[in-house]
Amino acid sequence: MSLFDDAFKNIKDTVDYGLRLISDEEIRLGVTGLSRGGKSAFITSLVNLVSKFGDSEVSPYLSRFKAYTRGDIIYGGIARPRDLSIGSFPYNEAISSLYGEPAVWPKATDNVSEIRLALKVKNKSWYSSKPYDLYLDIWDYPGEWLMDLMLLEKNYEEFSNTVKEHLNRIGTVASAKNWIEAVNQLDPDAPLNEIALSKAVSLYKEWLINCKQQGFAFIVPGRFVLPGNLLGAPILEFIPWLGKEVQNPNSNNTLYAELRARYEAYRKQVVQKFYEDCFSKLDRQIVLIDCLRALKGGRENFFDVNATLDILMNNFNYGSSNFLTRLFAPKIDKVMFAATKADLVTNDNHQNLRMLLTSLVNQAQSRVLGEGGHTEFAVISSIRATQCKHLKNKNFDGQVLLTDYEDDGAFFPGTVPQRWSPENMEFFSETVLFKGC
Ligand SMILES: Nc1nc2c(ncn2[C@@H]2O[C@H](COP(=O)(O)OP(=O)(O)OP(=O)(O)O)[C@@H](O)[C@H]2O)c(=O)[nH]1
Ligand SMILES: [Mg+2]
Repeated sequence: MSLFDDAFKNIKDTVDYGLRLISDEEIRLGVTGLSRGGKSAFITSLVNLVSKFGDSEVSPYLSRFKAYTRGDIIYGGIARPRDLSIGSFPYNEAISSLYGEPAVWPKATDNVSEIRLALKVKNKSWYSSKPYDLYLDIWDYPGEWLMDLMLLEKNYEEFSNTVKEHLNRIGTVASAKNWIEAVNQLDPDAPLNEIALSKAVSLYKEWLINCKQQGFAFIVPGRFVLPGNLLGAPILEFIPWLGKEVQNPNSNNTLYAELRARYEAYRKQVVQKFYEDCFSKLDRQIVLIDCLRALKGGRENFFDVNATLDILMNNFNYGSSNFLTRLFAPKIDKVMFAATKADLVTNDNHQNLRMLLTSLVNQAQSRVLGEGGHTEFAVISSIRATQCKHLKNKNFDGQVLLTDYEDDGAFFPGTVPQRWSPENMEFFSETVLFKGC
């Protein structure tokens, strides 16, 4: 009886779930962005806004959200979690620190979390006028882990080659000399020597951390710089093979075989699980890009973001979705590319920022369009930390930014180039300060 009930319940759950998907009552939004790109700030701001749906104070921010201004959305709020086994997005902590005295940005994310929003929406169908709940599921995760998605389809040899290609691109900037030297001293065909390997692994990790500090986006495997609950686990004790030629790649009990086995375990148990938890069933995607940071980071940094984005977008399924694809092979049908932290440039530079963003994601956009998805572009600031004013004095006549801190004075953050080119980098000039304005 109980078995039958359970089976029936499972079937019913599946059908209900399917029906909810078909009638568009559940949307899974993928917030995609590299480390420090503004994901948590965006999610916090979105949750804050949705929780205030219906209040007159939020109406000015929603003037372009047609469903809201038409009155189709009655109210919104945080709903019961969808999956009780995943941590909850720390919304309350984030909001309290942002509203604290002094205000502090939310902490960098160190694990996967999820939040479910519910919107009460007017029903316009012919068979019912009862308002229904539209659920919006959102995941947050450390940006460092996102890069790992590129490993999903790569075997150990391909992983090693990818790191090699990347090194050729940036080798002069973030020197990898130390770990390459350590790898060169290892014999891939000899049995594993845990101590010698561990030295090479820690030098490889050191190099990744160095790359991260220099603002590079290509940091794989991501758990090497942010291990989460895998700190000290042997699954993180491997390196890409860039050392001596391997004589017997198919032998067991060699260092090379062990490295390959550890990499495969990482790919299947860590990366695959991360993908399934956060990305495997998305309907919509917002790709947050910190163009300003990339610009400030210099030429290599900008190339790196560009190449990385393109590689990343390869991991998602795009295309128009219908009720069968939504049930059995979900596809992302709409992607928004958003330049984040727009409050860090003056309003008259927003159009340039948008054009820069468009040129930056050109390849990634073609990929989405080519598979039948739709794309949009936006320039956003999730949390506005500045005010834009016009300043005129004998040295300057134009827009400047002000913060809440008087000591900052008024400043001009520079002109954003419309397209990226090596010469354009110089146009994003140093900030000019106007104390006492
Ligand atoms: N001025 C401004 N700064 C922002 C905004 N959003 C994010 N930031 C800045 O960017 C930093 C990183 O933002 P997060 O939202 O934590 O970035 P994240 O993508 O969640 O980063 P990880 O958790 O490390 O992957 C913040 O601490 C702020 O300094 C924004 O809208 N305006
Ligand atoms: Mg975060």
